[in-house]
Amino acid sequence: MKKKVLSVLLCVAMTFSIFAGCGKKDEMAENTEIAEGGTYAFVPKSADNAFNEKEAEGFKKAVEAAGGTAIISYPKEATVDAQLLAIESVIFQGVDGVCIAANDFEALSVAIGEVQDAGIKVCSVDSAVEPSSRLVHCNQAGVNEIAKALMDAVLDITGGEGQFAVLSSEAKAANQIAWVDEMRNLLETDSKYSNLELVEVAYGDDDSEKSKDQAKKLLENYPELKMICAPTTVGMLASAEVISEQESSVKLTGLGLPSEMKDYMGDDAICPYMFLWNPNDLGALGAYTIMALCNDEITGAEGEKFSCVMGDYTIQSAVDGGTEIILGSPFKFDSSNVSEWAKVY
Ligand code: RAM
Repeated sequence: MKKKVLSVLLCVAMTFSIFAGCGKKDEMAENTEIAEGGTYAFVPKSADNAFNEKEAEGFKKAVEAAGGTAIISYPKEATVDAQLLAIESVIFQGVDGVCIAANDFEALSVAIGEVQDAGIKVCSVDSAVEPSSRLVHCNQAGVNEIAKALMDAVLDITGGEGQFAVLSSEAKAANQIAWVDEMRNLLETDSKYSNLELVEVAYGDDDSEKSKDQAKKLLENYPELKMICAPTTVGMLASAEVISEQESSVKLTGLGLPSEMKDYMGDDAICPYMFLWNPNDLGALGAYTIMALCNDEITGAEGEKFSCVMGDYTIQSAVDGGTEIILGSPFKFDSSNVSEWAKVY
């Protein structure tokens, strides 16, 4: 990996419209050299989210094991504005590549396009940026596979009929949009779900308080509600807390962290079972991918093969028209394994 001089990047960065008004170039451009081994940044969706922290941990470990330097730049909250600031901050640290879990699949595009124009490679992980803003996306599992696991859980736990609601995170996050769209599609096209009614998709923006408020409203507004399905770890915990506080009989499934959900799980408990994948591994996959892109081992094109310590991957076409690398399949957690996994993530 070539050394890069930060002042070059700073000059480029100072021309970006989104960075207009930053006046620190004189103090920062003094021949600061970037370490051998490359410098790679991870911009998660937000701070205060244990899932994101685990992803960041996995990213950092993988970069450091390869002799590189990892920068984790947390947006203060899961919003576009906070994420733009987090991107700005890593550019000023002269990185070789950036891996982003996007809060909004299109609103970051102009900024990311300019980052790419400056020679910094970009991939996304967890929640994609649009295809023209990335070389490749690292997806946790296939969209249909996740949606089907969730719909089948709702079908099973409700006994096959009745009202359910989805408590999602951000309305413009690509992962949430894809999963919820595919759940709707399954509802409409597969007759086995025909006695289920999706009454509302609510958005808690991966903010605990907002997610709790949304869960409370769902319980209030739909007295016949049988289940909440939350395809977000923040929404899962918030829903579990609300259902428990209100001693409601509403059941819960979704994508939850074992460490956060273990007290709410069990055959007759609020959440009989749920799904997730290893967030450490997802962050590590993002790291190996951005390093392979920066080292010109891959370009992100469909059909390319890619190996790292976690296994062999083939880049494939994604439903959004770009390309992706899929980590694996969603894993089921229930009373038999949740305590063991809670020690890991
Ligand atoms: C969250 C985030 C993330 C999602 C997981 C399941 O904390 O919203 O994007 O993939 O949950």
